[in-house]
Amino acid sequence: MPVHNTEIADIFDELADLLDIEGANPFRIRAYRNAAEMIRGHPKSFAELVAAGQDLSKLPSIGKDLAGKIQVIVDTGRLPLLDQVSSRTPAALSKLMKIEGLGPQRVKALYHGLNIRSAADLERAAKSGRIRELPGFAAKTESAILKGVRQLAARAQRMKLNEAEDFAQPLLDYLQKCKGVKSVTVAGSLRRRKETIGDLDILVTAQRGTPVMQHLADYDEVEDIVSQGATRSTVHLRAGISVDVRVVPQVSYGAALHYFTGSKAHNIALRKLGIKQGLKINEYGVFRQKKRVAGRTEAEVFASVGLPYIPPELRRDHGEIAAARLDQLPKLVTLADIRGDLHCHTRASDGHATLEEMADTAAQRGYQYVSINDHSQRVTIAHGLDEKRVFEQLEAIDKLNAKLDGISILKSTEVEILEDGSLDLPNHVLKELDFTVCAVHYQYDLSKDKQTARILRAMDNPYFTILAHPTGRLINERDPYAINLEALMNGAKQRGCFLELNAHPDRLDLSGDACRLAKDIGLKVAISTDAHNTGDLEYMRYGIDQARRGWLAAEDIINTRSLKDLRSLFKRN
Ligand code: DGT
Ligand code: CA
Ligand code: CA
Repeated sequence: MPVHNTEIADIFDELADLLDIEGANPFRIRAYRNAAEMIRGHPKSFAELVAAGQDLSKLPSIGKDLAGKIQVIVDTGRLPLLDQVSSRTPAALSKLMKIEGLGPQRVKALYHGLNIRSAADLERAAKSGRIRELPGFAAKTESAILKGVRQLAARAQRMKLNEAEDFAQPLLDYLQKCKGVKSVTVAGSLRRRKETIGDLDILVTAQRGTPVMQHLADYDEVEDIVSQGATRSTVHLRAGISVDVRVVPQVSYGAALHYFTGSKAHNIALRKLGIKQGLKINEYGVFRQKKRVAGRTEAEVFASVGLPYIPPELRRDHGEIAAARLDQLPKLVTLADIRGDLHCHTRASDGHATLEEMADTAAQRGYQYVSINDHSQRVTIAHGLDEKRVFEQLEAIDKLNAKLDGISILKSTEVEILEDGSLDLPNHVLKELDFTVCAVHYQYDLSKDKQTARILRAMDNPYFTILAHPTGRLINERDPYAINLEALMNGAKQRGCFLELNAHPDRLDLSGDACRLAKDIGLKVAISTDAHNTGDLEYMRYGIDQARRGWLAAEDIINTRSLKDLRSLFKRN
């Protein structure tokens, strides 16, 4: 039974949460969290690395002890230490840590003071006013907690894109191995590259469906079979994920793929267009009266109603059909258009790799440039760089650049935007950088006007270049802060600044819709990974997906430019 990276990471995160609630050694807690983050972002399966006999202790953030623990998890699916800790401190408490405004101390106080073990307990206690009676909790805290509980519930259980991939890929490979199977294709929201995925939809072509469905039922991750038919089945995987599988013959492949890719709204719009032309479009094909006129490929389906191929990322009934009719679909950006990454960290602040390692990996990706943007001093999440350390890093970059061939390291930082809109490093430091990435990491709860004014004021600084993760959202964890995005975008454009599309699958900030707004405004964006590790540079493709969902072409994105052109874009007048 292969254990997925997310499952290993979840175990370490849960362990860290529980130890945190118990008040254990912060370094130990940090070590588990770092390991979880690294494993979650690792492009290779740890189960496979273990099977291949790799020495995991050589990986960043993993020592001998953690390597041993990973081995145990891969072998047994469990970690005895977690069982031990959760016999003292209920594992459910770890879920409470996900509620905004609740840290380890508060969770501990709520548990010991009111025996609160779940979000439901918490909601009851908050509603009956019992929380405000605990020492250290005010009525205001109580209402904030209640709001946090509701937000958690509202973030329905949708998987992040990378988690969905993590479960889909092994299943696709497995189905492909079934005798008689011609092709296996992912459909649904995963193919449209939505940032969160409800369930997995998989389309199989084969002459006979029954053996495929039996093969699916035998998959070792299947926990229960919701329904099983000759051409369609729904199963639940052990990890709580629902999967729909459909089997169609080759002649219906294009029509079925189009149908199961959706979105539903897009399908309905296309079907209406078909009806106007006397065509019936369904998952079996395109029909005029009883005669099948198309359906073998998706391109055929679109062509049958006089349209060019519409990429899945655009299929939302948000104007893509009208644009296609006018032959005005954008030429969407691809990963191959990207020449560099403009937001990366090293271990000088909260990253895990060295300058050299980041540069090497970026060079292997074929990039022309990569920037290093370690945090400025004020940021609370890590040891940021003060003036002196920034200069040390710039010197190190100069030295390394002198040795490197084919790739340039750009000098930058991720500068904190302070509450009054000033930047966290003085201008005589900022002017030594190639450009800056500026970000908000605290005071998320300002009013919309104040937050917008704060950032616009920061952009007034002539050394402000790119606004990082512009809304601060963390998918399934934290809602965007209140912000007038349109005003920010207009302000950025007027001042010669840019907005980042943070490609990290936990963020994807800007969203697809926000990218489209930027394009309408004429503001260019940077797609950046916010890599904290060499493996994270891979996240670029998720950023590309979102950009495509936002109709962006290569020309709308600054890091598709050559280094020379990029440098001139960075010059503010
Ligand atoms: P999800 O799973 O919530 O992330 O989103 P989807 O888009 O994957 O939705 P899902 O799994 O319910 O259905 C997969 C596709 O099947 C959907 O995108 C379009 C198609 N579909 C499902 N139900 C209908 C329907 O009632 N009418 C039409 N035209 N298409 C449908
Ligand atoms: Ca789905
Ligand atoms: Ca489905």
